[in-house]
Amino acid sequence: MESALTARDRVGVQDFVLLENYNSEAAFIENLRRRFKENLIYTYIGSVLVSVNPYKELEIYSKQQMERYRGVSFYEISPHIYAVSDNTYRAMRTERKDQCILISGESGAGKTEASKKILLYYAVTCPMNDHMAALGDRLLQSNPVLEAFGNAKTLRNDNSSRFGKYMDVQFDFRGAPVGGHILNYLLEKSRVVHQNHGERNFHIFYQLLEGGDEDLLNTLDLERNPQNYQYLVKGNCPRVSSISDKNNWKVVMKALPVIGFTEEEKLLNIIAGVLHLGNTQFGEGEEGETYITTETQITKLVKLLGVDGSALREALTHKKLTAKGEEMISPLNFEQAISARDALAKAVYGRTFTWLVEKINQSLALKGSSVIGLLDIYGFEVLQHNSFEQFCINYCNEKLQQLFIELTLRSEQEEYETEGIAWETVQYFDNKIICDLIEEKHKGIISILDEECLRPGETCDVSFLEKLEDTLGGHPHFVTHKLANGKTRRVMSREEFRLLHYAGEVNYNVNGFLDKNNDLLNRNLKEVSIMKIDKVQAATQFKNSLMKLMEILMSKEPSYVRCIKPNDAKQPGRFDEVLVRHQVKYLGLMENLRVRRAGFAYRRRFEAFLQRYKPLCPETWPNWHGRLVDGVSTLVNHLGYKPEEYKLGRSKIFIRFPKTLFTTEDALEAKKPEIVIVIQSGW
Ligand code: AOV
Ligand code: MG
Repeated sequence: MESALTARDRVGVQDFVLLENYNSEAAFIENLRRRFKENLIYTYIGSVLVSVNPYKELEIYSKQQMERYRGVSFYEISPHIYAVSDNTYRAMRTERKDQCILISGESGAGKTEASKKILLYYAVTCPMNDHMAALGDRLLQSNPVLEAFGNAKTLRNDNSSRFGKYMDVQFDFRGAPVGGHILNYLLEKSRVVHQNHGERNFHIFYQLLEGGDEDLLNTLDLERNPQNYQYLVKGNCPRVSSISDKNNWKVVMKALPVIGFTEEEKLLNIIAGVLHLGNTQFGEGEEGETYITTETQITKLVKLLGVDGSALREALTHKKLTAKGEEMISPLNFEQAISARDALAKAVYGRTFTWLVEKINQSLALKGSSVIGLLDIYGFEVLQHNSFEQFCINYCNEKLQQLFIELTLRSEQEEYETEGIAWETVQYFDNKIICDLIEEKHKGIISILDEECLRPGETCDVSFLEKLEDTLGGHPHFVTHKLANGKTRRVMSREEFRLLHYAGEVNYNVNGFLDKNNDLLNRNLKEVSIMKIDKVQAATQFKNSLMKLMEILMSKEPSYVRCIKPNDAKQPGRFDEVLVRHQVKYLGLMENLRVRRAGFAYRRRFEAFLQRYKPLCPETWPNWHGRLVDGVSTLVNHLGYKPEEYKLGRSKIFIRFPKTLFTTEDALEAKKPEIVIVIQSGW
């Protein structure tokens, strides 16, 4: 085979394991920096891929590049997201075990781009007939649609995912992709009604106004200028230079029929309906009663959403209560009417997003025999004002980090112990303590929040904060303005609590926590919105869905892509060392490297190892009759393994360098025709 590595590929080391000074963080960062300057954005730590966002298009994702990576081992070729895609695919095929690729990193680090490249790799390189090609198309086309409805411009990222996504790609026995399934996690619905300065609402609103033709806008009663819509003006940022809303609109409209979506009209009516809802205004009467001042908006909503006008009017200005078995209607004040309106807009949008995901799932539904799962969630986020949404997003990142620790650092070390392999323990920060602080039953933050939401009588965000202080004051990762000596910490407001996350400190303002957690519409609104809404608190629902996700991931063989953001300015060529060092630290990359250096790249159970490689040794082929450990020992002696290359544990063989195993694999490959002939001739 031609040597796939060029001199340029060899800038620095392409696997951190090869760093001479592998304990030095400075050497680690220097290696990243040197490679980044040469546009070599990928580097391994063993089988973990570290990726630095280049913030510019690189010529490394073509079809020819994909071909270079097919069936080629890690060490033979420069690191790439395609190498991870290919290795995962091959592991699924040869080891017959479901795989998952976990992509992590902070907001804007390149997770979504990485997940798209992996999907593209499978869609282009896997064997397919026409029917499967159509499915590959659907898998790919689901992305622009989900991004239009679930992504938005934030200060951190012009195309920030505001929902978490786990996608299963299912393959049949020939290795062809035959189906898929998407699980979505907690969409940031509050964005529908409010955006911080410099941020936008979800892309779809601007796409529709910018890209929709005159007839369509007329039908929907919309004007082209986004600044005319209350739900779009808060961030004061209708246009983004890196985004073409007009082109993206075309892409989305083309993608909808491909993913089998036929109710485009209904979908657009809802999107327009949300905008009109935002422009619905209220006035206050002399006796404090609230009334709607924009009657024309109601007419438009009746037409677009197909709701009953008087029911909608009443729902926006009154609430229905049941007291002592009797139904009562009480008027809403001005503020309450605005919240009712916004709650309706959020609920309608949230349901529409779920409906879209369900539709996509229907179009991808077809069960395959093995699975590669792709996890692309929203990255860790620290804003100037952090609320319930950031709390959930960062909690999700804690869980993912915990999984990384469980599956790589802890399990690796525990395994050496149980197998009786001599081993020098590597210290690492275990963030389980923070996960517990958030999710523990009865005394975790989520439990306390639920309790406050369900407690009868007057509860408010501040009483929630007091409860947190009572229960969690003194916890090493939880801080409020109250100091242990009864004094107050001046730098913190009385409405905040601070969590010391694995990735950094974040102050959360409790304002709105209870409402957002309740996520309930009053009964009146529920009746007009014709929507079924479960009565489970949002944070608990999120926690439960994360627990399920962890189970799904634990049942699979994981591969990791760790994304790093090189600067906060979203610019190419800039490598901010302080920023990168912070990420290297909290992603635990140094510990990852130390565990990897000290450890063994591969391990296999004796029976699996013997079963696979026994044709390579006359004494073990076709069957070994002695003890398994002796069989493995005979086999590796025959193969010429040196003592420093491997160790035999109680039930497994541990192989230090990937190269040893690859050489053995190559030998097996070369031997295959012979084995087939032997079997055919009646052995
Ligand atoms: P994220 O998914 O990690 O953030 P994205 O994948 O959306 O981040 O990347 C942010 C932006 O960086 C993209 O829109 C691209 O402009 C650029 N980018 C990322 N990776 C590459 C690449 N490999 N090549 C070229 N440009 C790239 V968030 O969803 O905000 O957590 O919530
Ligand atoms: Mg993303």
